[in-house]
Amino acid sequence: GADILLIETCCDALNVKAALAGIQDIVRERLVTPPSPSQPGWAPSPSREWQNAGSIIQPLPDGTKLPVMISVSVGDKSGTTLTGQPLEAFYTSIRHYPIISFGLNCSLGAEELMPLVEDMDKWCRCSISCYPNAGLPNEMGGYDQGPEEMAAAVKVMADKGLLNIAGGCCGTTPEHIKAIAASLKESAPRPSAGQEGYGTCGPSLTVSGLEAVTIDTRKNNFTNIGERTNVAGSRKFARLISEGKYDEALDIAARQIEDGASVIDINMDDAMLDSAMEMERFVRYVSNDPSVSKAALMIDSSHWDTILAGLKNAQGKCIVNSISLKDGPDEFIRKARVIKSLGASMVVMAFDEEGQATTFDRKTEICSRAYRLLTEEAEISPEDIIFDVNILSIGTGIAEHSRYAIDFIDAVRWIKANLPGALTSGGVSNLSCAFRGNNAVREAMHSAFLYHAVKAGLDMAIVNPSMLQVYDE
Ligand code: THG
Repeated sequence: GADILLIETCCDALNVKAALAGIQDIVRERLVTPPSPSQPGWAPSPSREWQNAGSIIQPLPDGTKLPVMISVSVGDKSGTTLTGQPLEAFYTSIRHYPIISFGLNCSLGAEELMPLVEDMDKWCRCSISCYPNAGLPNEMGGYDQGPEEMAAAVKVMADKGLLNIAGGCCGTTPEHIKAIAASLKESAPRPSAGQEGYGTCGPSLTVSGLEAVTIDTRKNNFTNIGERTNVAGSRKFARLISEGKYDEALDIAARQIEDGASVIDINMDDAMLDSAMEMERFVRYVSNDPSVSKAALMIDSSHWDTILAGLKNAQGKCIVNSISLKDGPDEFIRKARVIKSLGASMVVMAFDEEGQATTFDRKTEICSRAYRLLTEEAEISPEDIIFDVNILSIGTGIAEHSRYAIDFIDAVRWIKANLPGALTSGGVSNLSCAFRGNNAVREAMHSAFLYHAVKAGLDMAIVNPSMLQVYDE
């Protein structure tokens, strides 16, 4: 009979992602009618329980999600959780679920929480809740703030227009709640906390590790993704992983971040490795190393189990690398929905039932089909779609390869103009594979290529950040 589920006193975004995934499973199993033959896959329809939920809850856009509130508890006044994650990065990890509210409870008293709520007001796109303790604990672990004093402190927040939901946590009594209710009677709720923006990211994509990484599609701010944490792309990394030298493998990741990568691509696909197990292990090592965990993770694998292993162990919002139409639309949509329910964005390769796209026409045709399926059938917001139209090797001596770089760049320009909100990426080092061993030539090719690709609208790329040269130099 509960109308709303409240996940509270949260201190680790990974736990909350797991809770949200569990809630979605329950919704699917118990509240949603089974898929009909005419609509393969998950056919959402509002449940009777949902319709009876009462008038205070507005139906959510797709009418199928169980209403959920999330409340975080911070470790100190700086506003990070126990895992060291700032609130905005935490919110990034869980915003894929259409939550009713996001906020703070426990932690500290109302005065100490106010600066954090003021910060939340800048980026939180749902309602804000706050139910503090009755002040800070005294030496005996008790709480001294009386009802009137606490109500006055909460009212300061409310009168700044920061709150939609208020209450009390440790040390508060029914008298505290009564006093807060009375003092907020005349206060207006935080404006613009409506349905808009639920589950979407707006004009930019924000992913996260410990910290939020915003890829703004309107500015030309190009994002580097480190390629070296890839057993197929670096002999050294492959050796360190196979020898179990995880600390040294982490150094490779840290070096890429120092050199400018804000996302790292992790790939464990090797016939000699249990890639799902290695992915889980490495992602957990990353979480425990602050010099690496601040970057967002791109989980790179051609094995679905390995991708899931990465997503189930990361506290931030990840990018899946990759899905494609190679096994047909049903499998594509199914995977996209699972990725969304685990809170990640996705790289979509220009690949379909007929194979890899190498020409401009095939690249753009596959991407428009994928865009339609993802936005219209899988409920993926465009900002969570990152198209990769295949950077292929040039200078191979084969005449058909000579347009590959130009067709990539032209297809990026076309996507940015025709598939609104979607982002673009590519693996730059592929371009120069014919020049293995000649790094000076490879670096020059990459910098010339990126100069034109970024102008055409390329938002991010998988690169060796230590090897990038500035074109103008
Ligand atoms: N698109 C997407 N994902 C990708 C790619 C892509 N993931 C893998 C790959 N392509 C991008 N990553 C790399 C990593 C390394 C190299 C190329 C691409 C590379 N490595 C050196 C070489 O082979 O010469 C290895 C040198 C060494 O061992 O140290 O070039 O396109 N979505």
